[in-house]
Amino acid sequence: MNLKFIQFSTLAAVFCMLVACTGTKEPIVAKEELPAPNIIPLPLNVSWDNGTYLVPQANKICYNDGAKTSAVWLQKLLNSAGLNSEISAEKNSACGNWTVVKEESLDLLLGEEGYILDVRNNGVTLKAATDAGLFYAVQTLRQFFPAEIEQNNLSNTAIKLRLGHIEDTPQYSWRGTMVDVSRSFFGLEYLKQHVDRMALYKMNRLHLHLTDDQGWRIEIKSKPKLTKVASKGSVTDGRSGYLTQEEYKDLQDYALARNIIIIPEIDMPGHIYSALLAYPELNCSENTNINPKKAVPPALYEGYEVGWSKFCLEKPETYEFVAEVIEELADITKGPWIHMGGDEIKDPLYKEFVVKADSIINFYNKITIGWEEVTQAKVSENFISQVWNGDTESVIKDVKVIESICSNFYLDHGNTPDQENAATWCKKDGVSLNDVYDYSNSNPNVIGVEAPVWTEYVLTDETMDDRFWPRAVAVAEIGWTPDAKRDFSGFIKRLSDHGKRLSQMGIHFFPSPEVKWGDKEDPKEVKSVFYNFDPKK
Ligand code: TNX
Repeated sequence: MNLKFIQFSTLAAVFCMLVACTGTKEPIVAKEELPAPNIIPLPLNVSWDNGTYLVPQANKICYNDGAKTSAVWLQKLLNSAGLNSEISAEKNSACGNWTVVKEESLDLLLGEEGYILDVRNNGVTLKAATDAGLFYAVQTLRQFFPAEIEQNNLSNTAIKLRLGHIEDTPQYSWRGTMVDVSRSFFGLEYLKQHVDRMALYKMNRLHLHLTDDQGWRIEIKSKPKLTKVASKGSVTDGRSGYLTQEEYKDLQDYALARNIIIIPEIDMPGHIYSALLAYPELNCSENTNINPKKAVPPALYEGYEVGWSKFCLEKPETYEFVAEVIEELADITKGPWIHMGGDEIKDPLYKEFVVKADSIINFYNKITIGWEEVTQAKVSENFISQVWNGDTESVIKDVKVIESICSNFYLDHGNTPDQENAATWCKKDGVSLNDVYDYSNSNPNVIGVEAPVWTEYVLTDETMDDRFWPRAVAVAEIGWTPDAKRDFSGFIKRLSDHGKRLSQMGIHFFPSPEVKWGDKEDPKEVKSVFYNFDPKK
């Protein structure tokens, strides 16, 4: 081989290492100042420095003990940006241009979910006390990259990162959404997509409203008719179906890898017609527990009304049924909570039922959550009440609270006053982006926020997207960023830059009129940086 050529290629390789080789022919040197990335949720403390880090084509990620999975998430991020990287467990922390450090002692400073992200002109460091914290450092970093990274479509683009230092930790431990899969079914595929979207915005709880009058959506092997019979229904034109236990496990694993815990809800003693239809022997004689008789077995119920079905609370069989269902559900549920519903029902034996159901759930080693009405009863001390209309006088002082107050968080309501297929009962003009963002509270018992989408009128993936996005982004910021640091005008400015990313992720989001969205792009094929990615494989 020609010596001159070897010299030239060696020189070029050295140049590549020193400056940056980006896949394009010419090395690109960042001249202009990059604007700071528009991070959502707004981190607790950010200081931006002048200058940028031009990420080289070849990267090395060094991680310490326990941080391998996080290093793999980071590697996937770089890979989606068209960058090569190797990961290495070398002890020398300065061994690469990317450093991932898990250090338990940082817990004091950062809590269980906080992180430090440091972007300097010679590399990037991510630090946290936990995998969750490091995962969130990666999610923040993801927002430094151009939106096209979501389609893995960045090869041939020079990647420049604005220099800066971020120290971040959430305001609340509960940052959730709820999907009603009973009125209309949304299966494993959509739920995984939803989990991916939540993870980008550092949300960590997904509550599944698995049962209601219209359909039963979780396989309970000891009660086969729940799936054979009760899963067949839905609201008119809605989808029916159910999650098998395998799928439920798969979803939980997928979510847990992304620091999201699934909370299953069996709504009882009301909203229970689908179970009564599958096991009609659970009804009182002459179906007196069904009143008014919107439907009687063996008919399915496809309507929209609530408050007409309940368990026959005098029958011991009711409690046997509840205990068997909860035992199996607890067994297949990885998170610490089971939601018992408990809303919208009147019965002289209601409080007794609540206390018993709560103790059954505790017996199977889970913490009970219920809609706020249940706190009229003497529930257990670690019970969590989910507030939705703020009307209930609770007999338990100091009960922990998840805020889902309908005027701020009911995303089945329209984005705008005139939106079709939207509920109006709580707020007739809908729940605007501003209404969501406006939430704040001073109740020390509030552990966080959760936004439900009920699906009486939400029958397709596109409509579900439209209800959650971008309002769930506002929920994420409320859950993460301390109230004193938040303001709506800053939020919508940052959000305007996320429209492109939401479209790149294939989300049919609603273009809230408060936001200057820039050029509206049609949603791309559903995909994102971590879509279907498993860091353990
Ligand atoms: C109230 S909120 C319900 C649901 C409905 C929803 C419709 C709550 C605990 N119960 O059963 O689907 O309103 O907006």
